[in-house]
Amino acid sequence: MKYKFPKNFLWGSATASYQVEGGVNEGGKGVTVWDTYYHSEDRGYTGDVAADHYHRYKEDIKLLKEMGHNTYRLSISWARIFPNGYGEINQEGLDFYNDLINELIANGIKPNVTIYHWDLPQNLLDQGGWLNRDNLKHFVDYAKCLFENFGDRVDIWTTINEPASEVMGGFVQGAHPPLEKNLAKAFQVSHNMNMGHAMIVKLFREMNMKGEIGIVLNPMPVHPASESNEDKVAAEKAYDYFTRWYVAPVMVGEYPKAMLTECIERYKSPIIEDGDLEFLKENKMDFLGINYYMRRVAAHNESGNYEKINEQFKFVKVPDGLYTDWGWEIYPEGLYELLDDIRKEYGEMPIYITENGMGAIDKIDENGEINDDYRIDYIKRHIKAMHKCIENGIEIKGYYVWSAIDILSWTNGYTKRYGLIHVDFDTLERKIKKSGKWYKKVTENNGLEE
Ligand code: GCO
Repeated sequence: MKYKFPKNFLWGSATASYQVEGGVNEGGKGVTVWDTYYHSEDRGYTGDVAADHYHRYKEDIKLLKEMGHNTYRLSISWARIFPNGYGEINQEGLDFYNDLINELIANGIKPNVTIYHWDLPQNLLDQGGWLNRDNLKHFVDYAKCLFENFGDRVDIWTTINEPASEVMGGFVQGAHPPLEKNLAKAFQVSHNMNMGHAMIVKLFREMNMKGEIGIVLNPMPVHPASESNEDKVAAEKAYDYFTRWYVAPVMVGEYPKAMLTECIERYKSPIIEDGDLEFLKENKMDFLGINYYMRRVAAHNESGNYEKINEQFKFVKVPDGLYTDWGWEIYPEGLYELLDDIRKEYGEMPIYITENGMGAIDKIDENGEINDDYRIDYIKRHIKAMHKCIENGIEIKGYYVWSAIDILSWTNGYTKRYGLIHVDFDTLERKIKKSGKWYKKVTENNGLEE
């Protein structure tokens, strides 16, 4: 075997509660910010049914098993457990996830559970959401409830999925709830999320939970568009804004110095209270989850508008680059570069690749098959890149394709498909794609032949 992986390596795929479950008004679930988002205006799609995983999880788990998975990453919907974000526990929500977790384990699939993947209960947003530090106590209580109820069977936990996307999407681009464009708020939310993460790590230790806990980030390498000094400065800055800003606090309890100074001067944000950085340092996680999709190439931006992050530098396409249907550059080499840079800057930390995959417009052929060779190629190239990381001493413990089944893409609806399993969104019928069949061999062989 040319690309053999370590013994006990975990092979699986991932989803997030809101992107697959549907059943938004069932089982006593409360309203989330995404329910509000999809129903406040007609966007052409909603998450009401999504992939109907809420009703079909048993069938889905059967398919995961058929694809040889030994792990699966899911997230829990806060509003199914606490419909208002806090207060009375909704037993039906606990029952649902208990059944789901038990079903996975009965099929030999290790659950990797994300506590928060963006589906904030609406009631908490009404009270300021992540901007209101008081809400962090509700986050901790919610995590405590999960540890108490599922901690005997779950031993891989992650606190928050991609804070950068929530910060950038929700507070810079205004594309995700709460649809704000306010940099001061953005940086505060970012710091508060880091504090929430560290509080949960602390709780995990205090409760003597078995297993390990980490966070899921989506850092990316950024290269300058040219050798010009201006482009190099732009690339450094973009790397600070998209990568270091999120990696540094959870790894070493610091923010990149130049960027922090600039944020405080320009936006008076984030407000970091006394003891916060020590708290981040003291409550170190066990692993770093990495969602890796692409690299960015940055160039100097004439406008230089500091009210808009995106005008301080601009992202450009490279002429010979390979891009997905959504313009994301396919750049597997970047994975080693990124992980190597992270360990050089912040030290060693075990890694899970918690997401990697390709969003595409899939077609069904005349025989009803989905021949997604482009996805196989994408995943294969990234598995090789991951192998290189391991050969060079980076400890990677598992790999999760994004996504297990076709999901609701937050702002692209149901046309951007990522799944190893195809979902017909009219009939909700499932079918394993060519990529899923191919991935089965990878998991069974614990590696790649070529
Ligand atoms: C999309 C996005 C998501 C993210 C995932 C991040 O198209 O909606 O790509 O699917 O990848 O939610 O964790």
